[in-house]
Amino acid sequence: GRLEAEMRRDLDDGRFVLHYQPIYSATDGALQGFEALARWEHPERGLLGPQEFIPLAEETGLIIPLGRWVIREACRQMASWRSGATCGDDVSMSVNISARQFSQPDLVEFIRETLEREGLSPCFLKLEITESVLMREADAAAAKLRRLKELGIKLMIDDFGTGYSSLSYLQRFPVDYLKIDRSFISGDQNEEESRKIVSTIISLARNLGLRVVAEGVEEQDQFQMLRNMQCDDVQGFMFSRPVESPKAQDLLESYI
Ligand code: G
Ligand code: G
Ligand code: NA
Ligand code: MN
Repeated sequence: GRLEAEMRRDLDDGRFVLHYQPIYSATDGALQGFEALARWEHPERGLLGPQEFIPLAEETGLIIPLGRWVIREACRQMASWRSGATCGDDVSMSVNISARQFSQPDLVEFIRETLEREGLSPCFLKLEITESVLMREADAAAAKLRRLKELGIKLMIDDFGTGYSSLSYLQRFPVDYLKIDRSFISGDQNEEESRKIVSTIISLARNLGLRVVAEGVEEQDQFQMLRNMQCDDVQGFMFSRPVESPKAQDLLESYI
């Protein structure tokens, strides 16, 4: 199709960019890192968000070159911030990994090589993988996660609470973080019920020795609730929207 051809063309022409959304500690406000979020600067349609091209990229297989570009660019950016001495050691870079990308046999090797080439230590890279991707082939996923973990990178289950995970698998996935899905934070569903689910996920994470991140925090009272529940980290429009690289660097420098 036409969009597919344009995506191929614009990947080659450097019309994809990353925006960065900061993640903060809920306890002391310290900057914990950025989530890299892909955008497409389409010559006619303007700036396109991932929901407008990730599904097509998954269908067509273009997610593989696109996903590789994202990993490379995110690592390059983080290495650059670190070498500029503008960056504290607590600050890391999160990258989203899609289903098809996760199932690529050479994903682990690609990431290892990219970190080496860009000169970024693995401890500054986090991968966000959704619960549903992991549960698809849970045994194979657990094995792959172990290999990623052995590299020294950090692993996060994204959109937690929306797929149906088996809690026994959660124990077998060597992950470091749970990221609570935005739908439980936003309160546009049954608020009392969402509150109970959030509180349960935070307890679960604590009991398993995992850190927990809440995404989609938009309002002060949501933030207050998360603090009261001792959620570790927060992300959302209340703190910052995803921003372009120079603005992200400003945020980085203002937090030192
Ligand atoms: O940036 P935005 O909030 O519109 O992102 C919407 C969705 O697209 C999110 O679920 C996010 O995880 C996903 N997404 C953003 N960037 C990437 C990317 O580089 N790779 C993959 N696989 N998903 C991404
Ligand atoms: O699925 P994923 O967790 O990767 O989603 C990231 C997406 O969520 C990004 O596209 C980002 O723009 C969006 N996002 C980030 N913070 C908020 C927020 O506070 N409210 C809403 N509605 N969306 C947010
Ligand atoms: Na994500
Ligand atoms: Mn998410």
